[in-house]
Amino acid sequence: MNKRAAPQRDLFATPPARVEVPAVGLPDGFKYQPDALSFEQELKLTESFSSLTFKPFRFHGYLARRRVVSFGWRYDHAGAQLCEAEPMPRFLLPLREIAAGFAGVPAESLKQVQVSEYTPGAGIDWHRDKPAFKDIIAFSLLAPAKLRFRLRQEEGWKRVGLEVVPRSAYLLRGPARSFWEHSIPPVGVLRYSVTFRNLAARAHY
Ligand SMILES: O=C(O)CCC(=O)C(=O)O
Repeated sequence: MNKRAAPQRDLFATPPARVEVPAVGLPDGFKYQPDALSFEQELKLTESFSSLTFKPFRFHGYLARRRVVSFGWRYDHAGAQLCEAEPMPRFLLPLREIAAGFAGVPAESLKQVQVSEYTPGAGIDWHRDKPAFKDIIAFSLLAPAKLRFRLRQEEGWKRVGLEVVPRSAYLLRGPARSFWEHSIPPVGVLRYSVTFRNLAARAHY
């Protein structure tokens, strides 16, 4: 019997339809897109994560429940500096293209990527990303999470937030990235995020 192999589909070749969501009430510089990836792309990515060596996020001697792995560059909190990391694995390069298109920057400028694994009970505390980095483009995979923002004001904190759904992308740039803090409360089920960053011009690396 003449059995023809099924044609290999390039999962990253045909992006799903783009529906941009206006970030009403959310910080300036924040952009969100709920359908940035297809189910197939999500599946392929999360399968590839099994080849990665995740380590608990280390912050000044404290080990968080969130586990991470960085490529290109990584921020060493103990030494307060950027350090070179292993090159980006090939399977993340098509995702970097999508991140670049979403943020309107060249793909090669996204020199850092971090894959974060949130098992149930893991979250990320209030923070702003280190000034060594510029834009932050994050993809959410497998489970939703509440992305919270807060901005200190004279009379207290101004707070806003939204649910970032699986296969969505968000961008933190400008005030959303530099003035507002963000956090994710502990998740109920396994979630991954992939965050791409370009480097700030004045960073000491
Ligand atoms: O997982 C996310 O969406 C947020 C990640 C984050 O804030 C960070 O890695 O600094």
